[in-house]
Amino acid sequence: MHYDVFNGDADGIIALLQLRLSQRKTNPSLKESILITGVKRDISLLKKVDAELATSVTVLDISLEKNNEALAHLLEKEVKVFYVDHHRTGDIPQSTFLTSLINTDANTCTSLLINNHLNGEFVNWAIAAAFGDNMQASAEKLAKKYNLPVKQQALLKELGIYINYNGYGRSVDDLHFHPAQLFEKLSTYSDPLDLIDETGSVFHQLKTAYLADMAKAKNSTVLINNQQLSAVQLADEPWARRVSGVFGNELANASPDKAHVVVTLNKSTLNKNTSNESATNEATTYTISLRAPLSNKQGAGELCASFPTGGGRAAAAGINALPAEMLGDFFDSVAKYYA
Ligand SMILES: [Mn+2]
Repeated sequence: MHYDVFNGDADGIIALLQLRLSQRKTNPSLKESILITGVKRDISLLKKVDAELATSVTVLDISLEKNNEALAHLLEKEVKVFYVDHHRTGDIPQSTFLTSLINTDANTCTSLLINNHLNGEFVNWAIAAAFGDNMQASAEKLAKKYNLPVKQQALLKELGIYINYNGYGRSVDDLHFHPAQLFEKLSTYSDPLDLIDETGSVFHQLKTAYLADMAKAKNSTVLINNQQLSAVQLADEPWARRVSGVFGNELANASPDKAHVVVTLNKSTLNKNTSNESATNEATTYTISLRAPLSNKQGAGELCASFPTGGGRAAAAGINALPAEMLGDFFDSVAKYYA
């Protein structure tokens, strides 16, 4: 049994999409695989593979460092693993059963690595994915290389943003489409421009939803806005959890020399506090999304990893549950780092 394990964002979904489209071309009777994915933040996915059932596993766009144990276990069971990613790796295990394609350069992403691997076979999808992972420069460079007209480029950018947007939420209940379902819907199109052309397609459904959520986000509270850093707080509602990442990207693109933080109060902890008189403020936590300045894409991963439940890449990182009393310290360390 083959397993496909992939991040539920645009990069993860489109990385698998390119591989699957390519495999289907040479082998139309390709058997279905078991898909393992989740919300964008849910990266501890490899442990969900049944090592007894699996004969091969493709892993896309999830940090090897966060899946090290599960990977070691699969390799021990002599399961063939193809691992493609651009996040923190930690120590990469040495095994004849592991084929890895890993590049942690801040200007590449998993779908671009797959695009190289497939010699640009589905380059329009790769361009959409790079835009979705907010790698504007890399996406534009690739589009230019293939002489893609500006209008089509803008449409692929929209598509990438909408697919990426669909991956954000506390759980899959927040999402418009389960990422596995979205993958299945998208994988019938070998050219994303056909999907965009089609009235009522998932592109148009996501666009409508995205615009509604973004309109609400523009009214959010600004917590800090200084030379180094801008921080906004969003409500703890499904719409805000969906839009936080792409809203952060939009802010970052508008002020490329600043770091950007989107703060969301985790309501579950708030409810616990208000319903229990003896509870203290200490149980309150925030979800943090940090983007390094676009003109200085470094440090975000380290900054977040130095707080409990934090981690990510140099250019973009997050903290799942930052204790409320650490919020000031977090802002201080971000401002200090980028000063
Ligand atoms: Mn990615």
